[in-house]
Amino acid sequence: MATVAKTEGIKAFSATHDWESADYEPTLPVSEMSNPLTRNIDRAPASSIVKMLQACDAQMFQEKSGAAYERLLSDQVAKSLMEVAKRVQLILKNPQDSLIVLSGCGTSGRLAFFITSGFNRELRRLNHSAVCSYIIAGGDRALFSSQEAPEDDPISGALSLKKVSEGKKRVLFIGISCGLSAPFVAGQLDFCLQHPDVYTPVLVGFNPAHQARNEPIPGCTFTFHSVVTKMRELAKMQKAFLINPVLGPEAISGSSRMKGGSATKILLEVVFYAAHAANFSRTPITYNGILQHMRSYGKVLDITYSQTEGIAAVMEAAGRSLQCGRGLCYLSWGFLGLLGLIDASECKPTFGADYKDIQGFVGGGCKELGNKEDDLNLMGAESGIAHIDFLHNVLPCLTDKDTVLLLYSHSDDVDEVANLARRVREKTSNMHAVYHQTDGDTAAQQGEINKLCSSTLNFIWPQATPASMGLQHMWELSTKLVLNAVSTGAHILKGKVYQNYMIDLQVTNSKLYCRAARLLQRLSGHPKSLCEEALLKAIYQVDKLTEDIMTCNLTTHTHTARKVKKVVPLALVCLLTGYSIKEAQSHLEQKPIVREAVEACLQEQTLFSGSL
Ligand code: S6P
Repeated sequence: MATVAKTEGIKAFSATHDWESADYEPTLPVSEMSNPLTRNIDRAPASSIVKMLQACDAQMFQEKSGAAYERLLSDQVAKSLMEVAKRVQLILKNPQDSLIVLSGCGTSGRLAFFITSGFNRELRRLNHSAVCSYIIAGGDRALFSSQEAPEDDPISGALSLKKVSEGKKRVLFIGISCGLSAPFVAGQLDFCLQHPDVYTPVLVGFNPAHQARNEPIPGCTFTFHSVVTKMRELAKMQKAFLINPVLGPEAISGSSRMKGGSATKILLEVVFYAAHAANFSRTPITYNGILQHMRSYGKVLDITYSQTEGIAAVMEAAGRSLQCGRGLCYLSWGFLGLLGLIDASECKPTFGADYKDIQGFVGGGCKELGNKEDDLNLMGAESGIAHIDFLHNVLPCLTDKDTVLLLYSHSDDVDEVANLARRVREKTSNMHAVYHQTDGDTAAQQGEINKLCSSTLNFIWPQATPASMGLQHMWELSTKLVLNAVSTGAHILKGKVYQNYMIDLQVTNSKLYCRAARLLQRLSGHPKSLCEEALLKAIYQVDKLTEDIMTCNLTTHTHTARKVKKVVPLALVCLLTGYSIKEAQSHLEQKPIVREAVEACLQEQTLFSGSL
C-alpha cells in the first residue's frame, strides 16, 4: 500500500516537471536526460538528497496508463520476462550443450557477474550443473576497477562471446546496455543475429528502442540502433527478446549505475527466480507471479528509504571525509561485499574520484567471489580487496577523518564482524554499519557492534519472503540503494556535481566524450564545434590544436584523456573566460571545489555580459 501512496505523490510532483513530454530535452535518450526532480541536488542538505534519490527511484515503479513509454510494470515487459524465463527453464531442464551468457560493460558487466555468480551458486547448492556465464568488457580487472575504454570495442565483444560459448549448441545471450549504446554489446548482439541456429539474443536496457544509439561504430556496418531494429523484427516471432522499460532520467544525469543498475538486477533476478522455481519446485511461470515478484522489489525501496535520516547521517560523514581529502571504506562479508566493491569502483569514472576516495574490502577477497580469471591481484594496489589488505594498507593510517561502513547480515559470521569492528574502533570513532536481519533473528554480538558504531542502519525484513534466494536479493538491492546514495551524496557534498550533472567525469570512452561535449555546450552556451575544440585542448593540454591532434581518432582522444585530471572543468573554464590552459589550471587549483569554480566562472560571465 505504502508503495502506491508514495508513487501517487511522485506522480503529482512530476506532472509539473514532465520529462515524458515530447519537447523535454528532445535530442536526448531518457537515460541521458537530466531529471527535473534533482535540478538542485547540488545545493541540498544530506537528508534532502536522500529524499530526492528516493523520489527518483520511485519513478521506476510508476504505473501510468497511456504513458508514452513501457515501464517496469508494463504488460509487455512482464510478458517478455515470462518468455525469457521459459527459455532459461528449458536450459535448466536440459543443460547439456547449453549455456546462458550475461554480458555488459562497466556497471552492467559487474551486475552480469553478480547475477551469474548468485544463480550458479544456488544451482550448485542443489547439485545442478552451473549453466550461466558472464562477460565483462575489459575482462575481470574491470569487475572492481574502472575500465571504460573496452566498451567501445564491438569486435572484442563478439570474440569473447564466441570464446565463452565454444562448442555449445544452444545459447541464450542476455546483453545489458542501460543506454542501448555500448558498441561492445552491439557487437555481441550482431554476432547472435548472424548465428541464429545457436544463439537467442535478449537485450536489457532502459530507453525506448527508437532511442538506441545510432552513431556509426568505426569498422562496423551496424549501429546499436540497426541491431535493435533487426531484433524487433525477430521479437515478433520470439526469436529475440527486448526488455527495455523506461525508468525516468537518473538522479545524476547519465549515471546508469543507479536506477539502471537496480532495474537490471531486478529484471534478471525475476527471470532467474521464476525459471528456478518452475524447474525445481514445479511452480508455473505466470504473468501474475512475475508482476508480484517485481512489486516486492518496490517494497524494498520503501523499507530502505524509511531510514532517510540514518542514510543521511552516513552520507554526511562520508562527505566530510571526502571534503578533507580522506576516504570512505566499505568493510563487508559475503555477497553484500561485492556490492561495496562495485559501488566503490564506479566513483572513478562518475566523479573523477581517486581509487583511495572510496574503497571496498570483502572477507577473503577474490577467492570468495568466484570470478573466472584467478589472479585479480595482477591489478596492483587497486586490487587489494581482502580484509587482510585493509588491515595492512589502510588500518594503520586510519583516523577519525576517515569513514568506515560495515556491511553485514545475520547470516554472516558476526563474530568476525565484531572482531574487525573492535580493531577499527581503536583507530576511528567514525564507524557506521548497515545490518540486515529477518524478523526475530538477532545475532548475539550485534549489541556490541552497535555500541562500537556511531550509527547503524538496521533493516529488519519480514520472514514471509518466499524461498531463500528471494530474501537475499532484497538485502542486496537495499544495500545497493544505500551505497549508491552514500557515495553519490558524499561526492555531491564534496562539490563534484553541478546542478544534477557530473562535471568532473572521466572522458575515457566515446559515450563519455559525447556526454562531456554536450555538457560543455549546455553550460557555456557555445556551439558544438567550439566546445569540442575546448575539450580537445584540455585533453592534450594545449592552447592551439595542431593538425596532428585534429586528425587523431576518438579512441586516441579518449586514451589520452585518461592521463589528465579535471578535463571537463578545465575546458569549461577556458570556454567561459578565454583563459589559457595554464591559467585555467591555476584557477581550478585556487578553487579546488569544482562546483564552486564552475559557478564563479558562470557568474563572472553573466556579470560581464550584463555590463556590455
Ligand atoms: C554508469 C557507469 C558505466 C556504465 C557503462 C555501461 O554509471 O559508470 O560504467 O555502466 O558505461 O553503460 P551501459 O549503458 O552500456 O549499460
